[in-house]
Amino acid sequence: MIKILNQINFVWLSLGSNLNYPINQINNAIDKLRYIPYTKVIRYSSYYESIPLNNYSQPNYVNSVVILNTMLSLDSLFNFIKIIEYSQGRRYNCLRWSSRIIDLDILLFGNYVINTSKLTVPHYDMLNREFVIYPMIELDSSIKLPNGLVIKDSIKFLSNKRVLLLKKCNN
Ligand code: A4P
Ligand code: MG
Repeated sequence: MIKILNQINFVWLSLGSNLNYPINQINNAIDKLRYIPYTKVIRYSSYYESIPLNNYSQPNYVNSVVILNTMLSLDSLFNFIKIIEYSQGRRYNCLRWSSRIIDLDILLFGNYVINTSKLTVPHYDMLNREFVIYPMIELDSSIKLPNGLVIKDSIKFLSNKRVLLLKKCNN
């Protein structure tokens, strides 16, 4: 059952892929986000290539960030996200940070701060990820986290600042 709220929330998602033609996987996931009910894709960033976290020996990743607005509850939106991952062939193994066809993580959901066994929002590691921060700044450098941190001020916390712009987005 889906739960609808009586307000609209802006949601920021991180999309990542390093298997099976990553650019196509990101394109595909953005197309599918458009079919989530009570939800609208507002904008998405250019696509960026980056090395795997912790220099894991894997193919490079392609990443993008998408802004949505939605009337769905956080849990309902999360369920649709899992369906999209599954539909693109993502299957779960127990290995953390293993290569993946597609990964959709919720970075921000309105001003919510959530810490449950299922979800941590804002995303627990977003400030350490160059492939999240650069696309976010491209979309809106003045966006603030619930704790008041302005996203463009978080660049100084990044240990790796290397991202390669792959596909320019003009939306
Ligand atoms: N979960 C908790 N909070 C959230 C959230 N805000 N959004 C839980 C989405 N999920 C959240 O995630 C495991 C569980 O996290 C979910 O079932 C949900 O209940 P997952 O997608 O099933 O598995 P995962 O993604 O492998 O786990 P993990 O540890 O979250 O991986 P990360 O941290 O997402 O890292 N390098 C580059 N360059 N680019 C990348 O995109 N991605 C990863 C994955 C590693 N290295 C990377 C990249
Ligand atoms: Mg994930």
